[in-house]
This record gives sequence, C-alpha cells and structure tokens, in this order.
Amino acid sequence: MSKRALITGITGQDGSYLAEHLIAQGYQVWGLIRGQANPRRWWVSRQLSEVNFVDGDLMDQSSLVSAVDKIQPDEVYNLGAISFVPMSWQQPELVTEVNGMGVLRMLEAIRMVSGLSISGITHNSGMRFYQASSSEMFGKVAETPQRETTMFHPRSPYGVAKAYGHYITQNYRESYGLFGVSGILFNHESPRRGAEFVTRKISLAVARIKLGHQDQLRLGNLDAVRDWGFAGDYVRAMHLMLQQEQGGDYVIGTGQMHSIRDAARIAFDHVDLNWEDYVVVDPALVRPAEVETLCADSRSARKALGWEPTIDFPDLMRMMVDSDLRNVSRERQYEEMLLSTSW
Ligand code: GDR
Repeated sequence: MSKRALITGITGQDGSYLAEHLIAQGYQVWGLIRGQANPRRWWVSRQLSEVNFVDGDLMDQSSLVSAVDKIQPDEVYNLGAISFVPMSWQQPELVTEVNGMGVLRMLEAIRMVSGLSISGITHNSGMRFYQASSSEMFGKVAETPQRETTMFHPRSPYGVAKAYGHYITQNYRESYGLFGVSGILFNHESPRRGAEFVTRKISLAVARIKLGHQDQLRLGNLDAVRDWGFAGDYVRAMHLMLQQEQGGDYVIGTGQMHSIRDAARIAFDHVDLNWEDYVVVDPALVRPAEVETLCADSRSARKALGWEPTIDFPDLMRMMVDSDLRNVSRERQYEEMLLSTSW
C-alpha cells in the first residue's frame, strides 16, 4: 500500500517541489486547498496531475479535522503560511492566526482523529507531522552559525508566530507522544519562488533589464546576509525528517553566507551587466526591524538524515536568471503575437 501525504501550502514553492518528490517516491498526495475556485489549484493540477485536493483552511479547525479524517494521512506536511515577512507588520493578527494558531489547529486535528490523549502516550505511532519552522526565529542572532540549540530572538511578527508554531509542535511531541518534526529551514529559493522575495525579484528584474523591458531595480537593505539554498534540495530533507525513528528539530541550510549585494552582482554578471548601473536603494523597502545575518550550522541534520545540498548559491541565482530570461521572452512573444493579430 502506498503512503498517503497531506500537504498544506500545496500551491506554494515548497508545496509543489515536495508534492513532486513524494509522488516520485510512490506516495498518494493530497493538497489542502483554501477558498472556492482558488486559481492556484489550476496551476498545481497543470504541473502535477496526480495531486488530489481536499478543501480546508488553517483558520478553520473543523475543516482540518474533516480533511485529516477523510484522508487518514501517514504524513502531514504543514507548509501553509503567509510567508512574506514584511506583510507581518501590515497584518500581524492575520499572520499570527495562520502561521501560529494554524499549527495548533492542525496538531489538534491530528490529535482528535488519531485519538491521542495525555493519559495514553504512545510514542512514535500514528500520523507523522512536519512543521515548517524558519530561520527567522533566530532573528537577532545569539551566535553564528545557528544550530538547533541557538536561542530565538525573532524580529518580526512573522518570526514570533513561527516560534509559537515551533514550540507547540515540540509540546505535542512531549505531551501526546505525537511524531512531530520541526524543520528549521533557512532561505530556500528556485525559479518557482514568488516575485516578492529578494532573489526572484532580482532574477526577474535582471531578465527584464537585459531584454529591454525595465531600466532599474529598487531594493532595500543591500547589506543583509542570508544562507540561501535550493528549494528542491530542502524538500528532500523534509521527507527524510519524517522517516527517522523519532520526531525532532533539524536545522537545514548550506552554511554559506551571501549579501543582497552579492546576489545582485552574481545575477547581473550572468548577463554581462554591471549591477551598480541598475540597482537603486529605496529606503521604503528597508524593514522596521531587520534580520541582519543568518547562517546555518546543519551538521547535526546532515549526519542524522544523510542529507546534503546539491546546488550552491551562485549556480542557484544563475538558474533563476536563465529561467526568467525564458519567461520574459515568452511573454514578449505572446504580446507581439497579440499585437500582430488583427481580429
Ligand atoms: P526573508 O526573505 O525575509 O529572509 O524570508 P526575503 O527574500 O523577502 O528577504 C531577504 C532579505 O533581503 C532584504 N531585501 C529585500 N527583500 C525583499 N523581499 N525585497 C527587497 O526589495 C529587498 N531588499 C533587500 C530583506 O530586508 C531581507 O533581509 C524568507 C521567507 O521565505 C520566509 O517565509 C522564510 O521563513 C525565511 O526566508 C527563511
């Protein structure tokens, strides 16, 4: 019998890579989908016809109970979240509801459907749960690099909500014996990354500038430093975490640090342009409280999981620029076709 996985956040970057990976491993995959006629459902179906959908919302407890009860998944991956950090200053309550309380609701759904109770702790049985924790929890870092034991000091309502999700997952592990895993993933990117995140904002702008559709790129803090990896590598780690004997916490990253300035330089260099001719610093894009540097110490996870990243940051940026050059020129051809059609 093939294993069954339920993924929240199936329409996001990680959801799509994880679904692909699990299908390739022989899983039956269900994606939790929110809202009537969600247009992103069509996008996922087109990419991955084998994915099944179930209605539900991280803001609605009973919908999660019905989804878990209907599917009876072996593994639940909670990737659903409002993932753009600046939005958490604009709508802190909503971000806390989805990214924090949403985790509790999913844990409760699993607990209710699998009949876990405090008195009957049965370690490592039943449904396994993955929580998408984040390096944003480290925030104003207490040490560099950051590992599983590094203290948290989140710098945004987003980071605070993720810290709640992290601790409540630990607590359900300790209170109910739930197989709960927290993957503390550092930034991970790909050609499927949303255009609001800095790497994709850069790769898209570089492609548009190179093809003559844009003449500058406005960015915020160029000095911020991140540990960026490839999303396709990181979903393999998520899956491996749920195949271990016990639940736990794992830091996943490359251990390499690059600034936003480096990212821009690598991307512009790739198309033989000088980044300094196009990048403009816009103070409005600087965050109220910034996470200045992040760098993962993932030695413990690598050893336990046998996991390694396969793509380094310069190659990742170049891959994203190449993909956006294709996207932008396809759009251009489509526009030209529309203009030349005289109906
Ligand atoms: P981050 O990713 O907040 O680290 O969270 P993002 O790409 O948005 O920002 C990275 C850094 O770049 C600086 N920056 C800019 N960022 C954006 N988006 N746009 C800009 O114009 C810009 N200029 C400079 C930011 O200040 C920041 O320092 C991502 C998300 O995927 C989270 O959901 C996830 O939890 C963490 O990574 C790990």
